[in-house]
Amino acid sequence: MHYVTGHKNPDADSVASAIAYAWHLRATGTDPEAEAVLLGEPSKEAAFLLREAGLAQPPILTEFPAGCTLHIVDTSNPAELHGLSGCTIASVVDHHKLSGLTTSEPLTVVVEKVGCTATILNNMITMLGVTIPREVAFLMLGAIISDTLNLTGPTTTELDRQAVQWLAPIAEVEADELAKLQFAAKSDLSGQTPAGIITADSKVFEMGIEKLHIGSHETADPSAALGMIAELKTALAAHVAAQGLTGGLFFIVDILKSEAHLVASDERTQEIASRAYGCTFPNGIAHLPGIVSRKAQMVPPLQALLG
Ligand SMILES: [Mn+2]
Repeated sequence: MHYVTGHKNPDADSVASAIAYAWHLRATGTDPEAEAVLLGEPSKEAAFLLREAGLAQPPILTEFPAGCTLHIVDTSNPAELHGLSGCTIASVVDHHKLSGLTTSEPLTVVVEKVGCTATILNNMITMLGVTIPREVAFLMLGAIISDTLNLTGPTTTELDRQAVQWLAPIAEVEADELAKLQFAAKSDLSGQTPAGIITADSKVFEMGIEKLHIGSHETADPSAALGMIAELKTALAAHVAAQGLTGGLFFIVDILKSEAHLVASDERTQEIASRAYGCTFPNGIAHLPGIVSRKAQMVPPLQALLG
């Protein structure tokens, strides 16, 4: 069993990059058995991209079987993966900070400070001088649009722009047109519970004595989430208690206006956020102009404050 996997709560990049990297590993003969898998249900946006690309959803693994070989994309954080004991980690391709992965064998690691893992894979694939299938290019394009908010987010690099230029003709789609469609898919909250919404795109960060849940909902229409803010706060507080965390923050990110609306699980966490972001919480909601990226903008001020 040779699996290529992104993180839990698979988003567009984790799904696209697992599929693209599995293709690369097989095409190069590096790992002819490489097979893309998911560690949970894909996000609405990722499911939309799979459908539009005409690709089947990769199988979902609930744990890594002992003896498997893993290629990891879009994270290197063991907390965002299933238990790794008994697994051999063969490689990592990622664009996040390094956090805690240790291995018993040498491995290949490709980590670059770009907006999306799919951008790194695009460069690895173009170096081969072969053309990827249209469906894979479509997914990769969608992943870059998702992670960089269609090249408007603060983590966007020139390499991401070039990758979009390169992939769009292969995917046979206009990037801006795809962005509009996938942002609509991402914004759709129908059929989701408050608990599902606050955990769908979330990570836990340990900072000093704090263990904080940081969730976000990227949307082209924040009114739906803002209309159920009381339910979302209740779900956030319940999640924090159930997981034994010290607090929780939930950002409703308006991807068209490049701003966020923030709620906290409780007074104490709200106080931490007030100090970190220099904001106030009139009616329990803070307005944060320009804040869209967890990695680049939400986490660093908390880290600086809490250590
Ligand atoms: Mn990513």
